[in-house]
Amino acid sequence: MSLGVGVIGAGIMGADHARIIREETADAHLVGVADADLARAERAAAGARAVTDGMALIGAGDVDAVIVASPDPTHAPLTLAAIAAGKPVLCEKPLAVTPEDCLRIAEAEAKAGRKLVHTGFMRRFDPAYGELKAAIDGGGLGPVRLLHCLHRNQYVPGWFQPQMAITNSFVHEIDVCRWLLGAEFVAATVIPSTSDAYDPLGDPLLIVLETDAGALVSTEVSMNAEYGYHVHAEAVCARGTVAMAEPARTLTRTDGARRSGYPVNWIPRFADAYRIQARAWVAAIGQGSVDAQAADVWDGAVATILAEQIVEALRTRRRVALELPPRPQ
Ligand code: ISE
Repeated sequence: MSLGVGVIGAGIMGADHARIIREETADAHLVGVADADLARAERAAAGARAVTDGMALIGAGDVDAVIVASPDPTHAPLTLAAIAAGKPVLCEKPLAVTPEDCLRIAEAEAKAGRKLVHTGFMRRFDPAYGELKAAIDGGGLGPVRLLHCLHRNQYVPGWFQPQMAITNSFVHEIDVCRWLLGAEFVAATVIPSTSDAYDPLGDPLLIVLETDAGALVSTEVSMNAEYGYHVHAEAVCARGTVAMAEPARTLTRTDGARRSGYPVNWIPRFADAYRIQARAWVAAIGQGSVDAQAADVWDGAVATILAEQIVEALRTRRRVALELPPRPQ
């Protein structure tokens, strides 16, 4: 039976999720798209139902599962509504903007008695990150000492708040590096490269996390790299290193130089990851659960909880010890 999916949010992410469900997910179909802007919902729905009320879409009888891709502050109420309706939900990151809301969601899922929440940390499904993880887990390189990451965005969107470099962008590294290393973070230091009024983001930021296994994760987060969207990771291990190759599929040599392109944003860079994630989500729902590789409700909560403490490290310019509350049972 084909899974009926409702997508909430028709911005860049919601429109892409709707397209993937329509065109690239064999066992699911798009029932409808909700967005406050009806014309935008109609464009993303491409013939499926378009509505303005996300809650009504969650309650609709022909919607079996929900994708939440609306603005960050709406994630918590919509995800809670999906859980209350007993419907599986793929919630875009961040799961919620406050630790309290994340814990509320984790408690609601625990009460429901089955896994319903998949947090959309799609990098776990990216083939390059997958190969890095296989190389690390294979053990031949020895333990990871350092993980160097780059997270460069081409331009910062107008609606971005300064702390969102951490709560909206760097949350990806929090999640994918926990997953890559199979470790928890215990301390954070954030060094802004600028501190003038010209750039209140302190952009780019250098963030150093320490793990409970003694490894370091260093990340440059740039919101205004200008040349394109660029995500990279290299693990420095006891007996060698493993790094992502540049993601472009072709390389041009001409005029005494070699060139390869960078995308404008994460949609082309992570196209494979989004597609593989959507298929895994649909397949796991068929099995009555959440995909084992996916970020579950707790992984989503951890990213937001740590992000808040890392924002504090930026604000105070001090090394901050990171702490997690007990996981709701
Ligand atoms: C955006 O919301 C994403 O999720 C992208 O993957 C990330 O790279 C970007 O920095 C975020 O703003």
